[in-house]
Amino acid sequence: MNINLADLSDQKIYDILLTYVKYLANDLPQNHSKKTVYYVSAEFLIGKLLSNNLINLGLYDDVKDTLAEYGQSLARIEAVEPEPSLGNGGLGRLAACFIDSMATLGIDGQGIGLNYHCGLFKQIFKSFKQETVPDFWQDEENWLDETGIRYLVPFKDFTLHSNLKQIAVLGYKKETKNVLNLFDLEGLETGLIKEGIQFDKTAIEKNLTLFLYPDDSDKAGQRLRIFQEYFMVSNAAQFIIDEAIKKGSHLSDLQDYAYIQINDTHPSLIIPELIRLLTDHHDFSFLEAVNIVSSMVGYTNHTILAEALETWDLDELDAVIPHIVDVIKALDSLIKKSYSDDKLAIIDKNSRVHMAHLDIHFATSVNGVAALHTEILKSSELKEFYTIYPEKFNNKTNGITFRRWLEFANRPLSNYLKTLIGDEFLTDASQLEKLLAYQNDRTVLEELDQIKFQNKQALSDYLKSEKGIDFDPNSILAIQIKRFHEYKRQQMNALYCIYKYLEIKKGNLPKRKLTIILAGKAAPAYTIAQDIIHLILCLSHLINNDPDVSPYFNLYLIDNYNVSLAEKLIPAADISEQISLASKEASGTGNMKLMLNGAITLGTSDGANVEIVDLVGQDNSYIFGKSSEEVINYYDKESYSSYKLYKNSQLIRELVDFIVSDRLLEIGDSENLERLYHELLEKDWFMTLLDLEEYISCKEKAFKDYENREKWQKMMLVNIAKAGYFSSDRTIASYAKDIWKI
Ligand code: 26Q
Repeated sequence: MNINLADLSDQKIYDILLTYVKYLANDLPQNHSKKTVYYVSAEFLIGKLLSNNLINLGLYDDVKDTLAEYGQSLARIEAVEPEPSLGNGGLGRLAACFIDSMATLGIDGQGIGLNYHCGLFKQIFKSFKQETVPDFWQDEENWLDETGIRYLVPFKDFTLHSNLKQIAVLGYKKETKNVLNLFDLEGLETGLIKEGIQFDKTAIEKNLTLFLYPDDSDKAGQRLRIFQEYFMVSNAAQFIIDEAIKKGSHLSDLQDYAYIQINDTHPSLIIPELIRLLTDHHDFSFLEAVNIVSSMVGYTNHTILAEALETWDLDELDAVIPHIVDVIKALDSLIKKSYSDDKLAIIDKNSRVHMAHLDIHFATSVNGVAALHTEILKSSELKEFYTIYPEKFNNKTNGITFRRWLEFANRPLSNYLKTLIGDEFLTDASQLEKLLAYQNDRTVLEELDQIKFQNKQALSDYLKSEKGIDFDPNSILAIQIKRFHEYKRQQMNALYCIYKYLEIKKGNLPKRKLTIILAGKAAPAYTIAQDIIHLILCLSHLINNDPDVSPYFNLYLIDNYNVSLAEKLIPAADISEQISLASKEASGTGNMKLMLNGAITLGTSDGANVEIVDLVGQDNSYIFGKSSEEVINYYDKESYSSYKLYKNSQLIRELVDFIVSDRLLEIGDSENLERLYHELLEKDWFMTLLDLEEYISCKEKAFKDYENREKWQKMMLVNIAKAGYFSSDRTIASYAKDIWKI
């Protein structure tokens, strides 16, 4: 048969490349050492794999050029690949960066999670509101490999069967690989889905791995969430024990063969599950099993929002996994024998099980994800635990993989950097600092600016063809891209947009056109987040359709934010909006991706922003707002009043009142707008109005500074040069040395 590449469809070429890459990956031996690290996580937000795998195999340019010779485009073929959206946001994307770095560093480390058939919902906007659509990502041809590995998972009323699928995880230019293990339910029925993402949540035997649960979901889903978590960890524990035995372990020495990193509390039940397996199936006494397990697990905390710390009702757990409740009760008694403080209890006075407490008592390590975050855990949120276990606490500032977020997402920049400083920065990120030698070189600065413009042009083309959006590449681009949450304060950005709109209406025109882009999904059950989306969509309609304003200012909220969209937005951004209420964002990782791509941070002293500013200095960032100490003090004293701020400032009044102005009520839904208005005046739990005025002046200053092109270009260069610290290779090397001891 004679096939001509020029005649094949994009889909056909994608299928061929997929098969070819899987074939090459199959040939690579798996990293193998005595001790394996298991990164257990309910989420792995891996994004599309074709291009990254080609890059890691060193084939990207060859494949691209060959396709081009036949009139085909790799970019178009990439577009055919469905994105596996197996995560909600930062925590899931971090897990994906971590498995990339483990493979690149040649560490024997595997991911373990669930094979959701529908990842996070697809977001569409109708009548200025979010609607949710299921997102099947598994085409007939996909990245999953069958393993034939199956386990039984016991629940109170039935036993479920699992089936392990794997995805190869390739390191950058490495001769070895790792795997991502995704457990699936045997007998899943996709036909259960009704309207949108509605389905029968009680039919566990048919739905367990159907959907990734969006955070903050409804009550009906909570029991399903327990089923999912236990299914994940029971499979993980059985798999880990089997692998250790195969490597020669007698299980009394399990800690020499395995270390388990627990990604937030979602996999915490692995502790009682391992203890159950060691006692019931392998003849260890309870205390022996506790000793083994507590020498081989580490816990990473990703949140300081008290309301986001997972607790389960003991009766709920008992209705699903009574055999695990027995173990949890025994562990709780053990702790209560030594510590009478209720704050340290696993089961509290209201019979709620605190998953984080379970982890902290029985882990060798407890880590936060940025320096400030870890300090807050030690000094306030987990203070009682820090007092009894100071040696367990440590910080591991998050990182990102430069292969995806620079080499793939921003090839023009990556290629240019190579001409200046060689290509070592892709595996030794500290090399980026060599760029500092060029900070007074006009040619280099101009070239960086040109690349930024080129990326804006590419974004503009994409937004035009895919979303029908007219983004002007000559405008300054400020972006805020992340899950919608009150603490992240997209509502504060909206109030700035109102400010800018009114200024332009008054005739105060900006020197250069300005574009503000937001993107992000909101948990379906999170009412205020939906209201904030509604406000921004209404504002966007008003601003972009007002002939007095739209030549100077555009606002867009782009639908269905995911990894692929991030890859297009980030290289084009001038300003990175990181405006969470200080103390609330554990780390953030988008801030790092944007910095690496030459965007300047406009942010609060929160999460890893603090470390970004430590590296680039105040002169190369725009920092505003109250400190975390001040914010924590407001909470402790209950002394924050948004109404007072509203009453005392004419500007704040004007902006907040605009939310319920006739102009907006004509466009939007009064129920949403009025609820948000009242929320801001009467509660404002995340203190939007506290930082609003400083935010506005700081943002104005940034736009003004942009006109000093040389100054701005230099800021870009310094930000790129200093981003090396945020490579996930550095983070993983530090986990390996301090926590995993490998
Ligand atoms: C909990 C219970 C039931 C259902 C869902 C959940 C759930 C799901 C996802 C709770 C939390 C999450 C996600 C949390 C998350 O993404 N946290 C982010 O983690 C990043 C990586 O460390 C940090 O950079 C961010 O600051 C943090 O918000």
